[in-house]
Amino acid sequence: MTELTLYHNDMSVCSAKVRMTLAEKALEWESVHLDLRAGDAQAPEYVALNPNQVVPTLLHGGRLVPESTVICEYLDDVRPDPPLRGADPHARAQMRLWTKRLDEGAHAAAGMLSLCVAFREQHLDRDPDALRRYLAAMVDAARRERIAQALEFAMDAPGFAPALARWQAIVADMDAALARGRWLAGEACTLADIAYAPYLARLEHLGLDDMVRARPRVAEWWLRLAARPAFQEGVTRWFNPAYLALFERQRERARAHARRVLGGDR
Ligand SMILES: N[C@@H](CCC(=O)N[C@@H](CS)C(=O)NCC(=O)O)C(=O)O
Repeated sequence: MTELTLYHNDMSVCSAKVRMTLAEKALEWESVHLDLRAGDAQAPEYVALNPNQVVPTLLHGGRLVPESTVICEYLDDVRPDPPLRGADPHARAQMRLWTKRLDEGAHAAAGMLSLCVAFREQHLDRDPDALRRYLAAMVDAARRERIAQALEFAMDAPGFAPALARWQAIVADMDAALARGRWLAGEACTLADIAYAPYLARLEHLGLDDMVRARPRVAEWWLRLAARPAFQEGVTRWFNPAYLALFERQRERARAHARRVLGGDR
């Protein structure tokens, strides 16, 4: 296999799902790690590879593949064994509906939750001029707005409760899907399950996982997913201790806040 290089970040959920896919397929790859807080994704050399200033980006045989969902399907094309897209057209459609949902707002909502609970602290610790430059250079205005809201209002940001409600609805739909099959898109683990694995880990890290624990089918699926060796290899092994310590400091306050926001219905 021609050499694979992944531009990624240790705690990036989008990077983690690609790393887990690489691990499921036992693919060798070369790591180029970017420090997002240091603005590495905005450096001209990286913007030449990914004009959206985001990780991950895959380089394969001199050709670039951006966008985590696209990268995961690409990897399933270049190394079809084991197959991760579902056994039949309907399972493949289900799989894509799940990954599409992440790309159409759920990822941004998870970003909002992460920022409001934890990442704002990292931004507030930065040199104010460096933070201003980072925000000014950002090409994604919606991301800039999420950061601005989180910096000003933390968990009282207008976008926090809708983001939490969005994830609550996702978990409810996961419960319904798992009543029909062992995995999100049927009887086999697919890119749908893999795509959500880092987000479930993030909900847990942030103390926003009551909604998962309240649904035994989802909780059991999550345990099964996290027990896969590829989860350890692609996700857990990369956890950054400084981020884990930050999550730990914020977790119980976030859990209490989420309980107030969601009321009795978690
Ligand atoms: N749609 C993109 C989203 C990628 C994305 O948002 N990546 C985040 C990390 S998970 C990032 O690079 N953020 C840049 C930053 O924080 O400066 C994908 O799926 O690859």
